[in-house]
Amino acid sequence: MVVANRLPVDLERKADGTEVWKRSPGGLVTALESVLQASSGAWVGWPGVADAHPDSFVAGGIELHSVPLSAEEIELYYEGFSNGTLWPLFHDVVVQPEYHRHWWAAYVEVNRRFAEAAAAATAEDGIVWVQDYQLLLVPKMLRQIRPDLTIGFFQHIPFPPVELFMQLPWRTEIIDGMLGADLVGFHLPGGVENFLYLSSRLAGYETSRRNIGTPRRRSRSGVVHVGFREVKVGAFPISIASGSISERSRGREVRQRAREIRRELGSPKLLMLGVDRLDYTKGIDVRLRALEELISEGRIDPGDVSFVQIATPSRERVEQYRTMRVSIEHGVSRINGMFGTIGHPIVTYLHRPIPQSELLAFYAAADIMLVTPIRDGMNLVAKEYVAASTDGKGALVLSEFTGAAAELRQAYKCNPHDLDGVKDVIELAVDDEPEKRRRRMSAMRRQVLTHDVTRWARLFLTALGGDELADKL
Ligand code: GDG
Repeated sequence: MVVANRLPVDLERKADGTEVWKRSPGGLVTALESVLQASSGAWVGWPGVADAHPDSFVAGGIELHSVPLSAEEIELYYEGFSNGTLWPLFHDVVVQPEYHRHWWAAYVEVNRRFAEAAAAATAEDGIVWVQDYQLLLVPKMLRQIRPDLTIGFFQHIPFPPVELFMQLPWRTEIIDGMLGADLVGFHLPGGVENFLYLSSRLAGYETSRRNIGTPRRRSRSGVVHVGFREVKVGAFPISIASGSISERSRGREVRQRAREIRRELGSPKLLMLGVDRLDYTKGIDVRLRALEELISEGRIDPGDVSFVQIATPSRERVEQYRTMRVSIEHGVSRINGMFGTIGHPIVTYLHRPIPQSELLAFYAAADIMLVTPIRDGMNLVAKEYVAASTDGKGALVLSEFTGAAAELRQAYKCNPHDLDGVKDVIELAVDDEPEKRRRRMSAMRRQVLTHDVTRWARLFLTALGGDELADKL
């Protein structure tokens, strides 16, 4: 049983009031589809629109159970506590988190509803895998109702250092909530360290270093002793369906579309690309400023360069997201106003979701991929670019503050807080000898192709004790 904020399909309500389901093609769905199909698996989540109570149904061999949320709950639990408190706090307070008691009350209430829905839908002695920061209290709540279950929890965003986490008025409840799981997973060893330390400091539990059964070094894992129970804690860096992304990008359709994209952009000498949810953690402003300065200092010729920024709309009702959107759109117009010519804007800005095949064509077309987050749990875009760069010519500029930087060691690394440094690294990536670029890319391709999302899910499920289940992947 997977429990996540969203179902793997979205309910869409049309203008005439009719409702249709659409598959949401996330990496998590791809990773877990096969194991869920092979093990009469199911998924509990919110269907994506307010006040929808669809009956449970089976899609693609997976049983789907909806958790209804009212418009007010979406505002308080999702936009409020999840994305106005936890998201900024867990991303190094890049904007100020807000602490409101009524947001917290809604978060507790909605977490309880998810736990109850999972408890009702899971078979005896079943395995439940709870996903991410919207559901931190679910493991404990679920264990209280169903002590027979094996419960895993995976956090997709960073787990912050103690000095930041301690700001949270409900810090002990959150740690206790997560410790309801049998296994707590993070992307990086740093998250494991922070969590072990906080479990001991806030909840008073003993912790110990221990290899929890993954082929990883000791330092990456440990155990929290919660009464008679042992909660395993480990690092499991998530990945993508790298093989299939690479295959599709090598295909004729994607390659042809990649050539077309370059032509449509006026066949620039240098095509740079950014792909992100429009989020203030992603450092879109950093790369725009770097580009603007590189052009105005004469280090990049405006006639040579085209920069495409795909910024998928996200959390549009949250105040900080609106402010950021305005400032990014202002930055785009400033660059185009100063350096663009008729028929050749420097920045092409797409503020809408695009189909995955089109996304792969953009990856395949780009010479330089700019991934400059201020903080990011992993960043799958960086891995997707590497998987899609089948000709080995592309260059990845990657922030040190992403989880992906730990694995993609041959990327052109930058510190997004150091604008001059970012500019130097972009310039290096642009001017580097093709052979050096190719060597970096091929080392990263080896890493990404051998560490795909199925491997990630298998390692997690094996550590959770589900060998039989993991074998189905
Ligand atoms: C969270 C953590 C962690 C984006 N625009 C379009 C589109 N996308 C796809 C990308 C990629 C995914 O969305 C974004 O994943 P990221 O990892 O980059 O970022 P978050 O959404 O912030 O994800 C993050 C992740 O969880 C997994 O654990 O890596 O750190 O914040 O797959 O391709 N896909 C399509 N059209 C778009 O316009 N089709």
